[in-house]
Amino acid sequence: MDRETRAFAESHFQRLRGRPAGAVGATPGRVDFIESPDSFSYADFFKGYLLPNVPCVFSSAFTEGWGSRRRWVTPGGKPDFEHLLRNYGDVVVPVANCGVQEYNSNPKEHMLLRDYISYWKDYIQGGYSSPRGCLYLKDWHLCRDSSAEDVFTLPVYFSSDWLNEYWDALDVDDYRFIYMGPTGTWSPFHADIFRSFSWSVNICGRKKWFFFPPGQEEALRDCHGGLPYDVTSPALLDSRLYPMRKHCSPPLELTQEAGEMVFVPSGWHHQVHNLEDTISINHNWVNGCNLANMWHFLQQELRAVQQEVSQWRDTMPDWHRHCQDWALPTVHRHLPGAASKPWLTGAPLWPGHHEVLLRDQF
Ligand SMILES: O=C(O)CCC(=O)C(=O)O
Ligand SMILES: [Fe+2]
Repeated sequence: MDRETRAFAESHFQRLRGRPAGAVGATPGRVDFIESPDSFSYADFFKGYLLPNVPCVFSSAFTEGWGSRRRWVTPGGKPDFEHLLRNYGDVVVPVANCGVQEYNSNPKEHMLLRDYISYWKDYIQGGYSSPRGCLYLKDWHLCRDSSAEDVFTLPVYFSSDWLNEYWDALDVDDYRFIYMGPTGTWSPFHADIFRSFSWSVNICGRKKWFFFPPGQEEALRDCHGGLPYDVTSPALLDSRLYPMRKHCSPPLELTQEAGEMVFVPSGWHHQVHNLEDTISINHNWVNGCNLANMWHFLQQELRAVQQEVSQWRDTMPDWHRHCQDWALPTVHRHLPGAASKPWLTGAPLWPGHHEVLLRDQF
């Protein structure tokens, strides 16, 4: 980073005085479009978007040379199912059912990529409908789970990434994902994990994004305090159900074309719809610009869990044993590589060690 950019960052953080950053300054009326890689430096991104925490979209020129844009797409711009089958047919992938709401998300199952592609082909043949519902392949850890072909080149703008550096060092997990699904698949209203940043590139297809700056989601809470599942639902017009919605500004809307790259700032709630058969690469990342947001969020979550748990802890005999019985299988289920890392699973390095770790939290 050059001296001037560093000085800019220092005065930015001095102004914040440790408070977590929302969108700094006035929320823009539209999402900026960055046309040319030749005239857009890391410092431009850092000062214009990363520090102020506002979204932007980069033109397809930024992803021109990517292997996946050449090999995963047919000359007609559609997903190249045959290439994906040849290279990844036997890989197990997570698949969400967009037609079924489970809390504010969708239930997921696991299947072979070949079975998902066969579903997708049938879905197209059936006029974009299927008795199996509308299935969306989400959060496939291609980098973690396959020794990948040349798929993408990490853009310099997103290269300061403490989140994936940390997980790479532990060698068990990452936050680098592939999404793919037919027209009509979508991601419900959410903010990203740990209030991380994310970037998203369409390898083929198009997405429609709705963005709300940090804090605006408060005006979208329903009369029970819950956040909406779908911000496009007519139910939001019912002022008895959503009494504060009139105070919410309209979202920033964006249509992301094939090859374009979207920067999703920290703590911005968003909802995303695939307008065509779409494959995208989506990574979450954290660095010094959003670390305070992440820390604040984790503290808030811990307090909420402690409060919830306190209602049960004193009424249940053998509380700590219940914690162990739940926590260890959960770690193993979510971290496939964890079995060989006793210091991660909490397997005791000495008798009673892991119990101390969990008890400290609750
Ligand atoms: O593309 C999608 O369906 C969701 C993407 C998203 O939420 C993200 O990149 O943060
Ligand atoms: Fe997201």
